[in-house]
Amino acid sequence: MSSGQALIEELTALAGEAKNTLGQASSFEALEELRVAYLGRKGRLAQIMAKLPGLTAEEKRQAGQTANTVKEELTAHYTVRLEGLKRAQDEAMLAGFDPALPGRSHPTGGLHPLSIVSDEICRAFSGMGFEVVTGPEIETDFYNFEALNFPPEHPARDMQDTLYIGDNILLRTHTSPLQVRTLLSRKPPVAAIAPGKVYRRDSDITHSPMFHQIEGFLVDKGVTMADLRGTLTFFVHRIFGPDTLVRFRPSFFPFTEPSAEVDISCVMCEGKGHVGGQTCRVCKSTGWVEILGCGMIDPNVLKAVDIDPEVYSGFAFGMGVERVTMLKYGVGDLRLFFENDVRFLGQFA
Ligand code: 2NL
Repeated sequence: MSSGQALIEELTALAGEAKNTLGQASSFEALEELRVAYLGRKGRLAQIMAKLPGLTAEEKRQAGQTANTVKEELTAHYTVRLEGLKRAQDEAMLAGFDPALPGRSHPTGGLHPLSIVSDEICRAFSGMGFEVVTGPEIETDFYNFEALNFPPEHPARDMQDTLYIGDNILLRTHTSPLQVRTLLSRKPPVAAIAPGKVYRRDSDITHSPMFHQIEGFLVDKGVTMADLRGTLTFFVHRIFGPDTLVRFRPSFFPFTEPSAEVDISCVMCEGKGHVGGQTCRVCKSTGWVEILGCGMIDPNVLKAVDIDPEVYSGFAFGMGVERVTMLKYGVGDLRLFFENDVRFLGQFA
């Protein structure tokens, strides 16, 4: 038997053996070991091929051809077994759980109730043509007090009530400085609504040192208290429903004259003063709850922002967002807004 024939027989035997061993490899590691042993650089196939140079040209051609075929067969057996092992691995993984189970849910956040109500109030006014303005929480005495007709000795300027950062620098105690800034940078007619955080030296069950306010104003020629009344009544009906009653009571603010406080019919007892024979806890049986303060902008305030009070007039109003939110949603405790317990917040999602 020529040595060419011997090589071909060796190759055929190798193919037969590898077909079985590769087909039965029981792990990725075992399969890889076999691949190296048969097809590696120093593997069985390479060892047989190394004998080719000693053959005649015709023997070389025949043995070479067989070697190529065997290499292809070994590679094919290897690939089939590799796929088989992968499939077995996937199946083992899937066997551990029920693929028809619903996926894990990822709870999503939502807006804070104060943000929801603040946005809603701003939308009601921007729908009437008011521009929404924002600005700094750190202010100077001028924007927070002086321009707003607070006399130098006014008690609100006291260190007891206001958080001072420096000599004339303070945390704004209301959003009015935003309106002063807007009036200084615009010519009438101008209407704006100013939402934001405000700060006071006050902290107990019903007062937070930081809370939220929304103020608004309109300045033009010939603005009257009738415009104020109509605007605020429209606003109340948007936020609390069209059947809500509105009443204006005389009041006082340094920056408006005349001034008024606005009450609405109690959201709890609908103005009846009692709920199911019990005294209404929301309005303390008066049938009314206060929701905002307002008035005609004091001529001194207009002068401070370079607007001639002989030519122009305007109204302004302000409200606490916490208060409106408590009334709208029946929240009984102010502190719930700042504790951020998801069991509370989740009810507004
Ligand atoms: C309240 C009352 C009010 C204003 C705020 C204001 C602003 C300027 C000029 C005049 Cl620039 N007035 N703001 C007017 C009346 C009442 O707030 O109870 N807020 C919680």
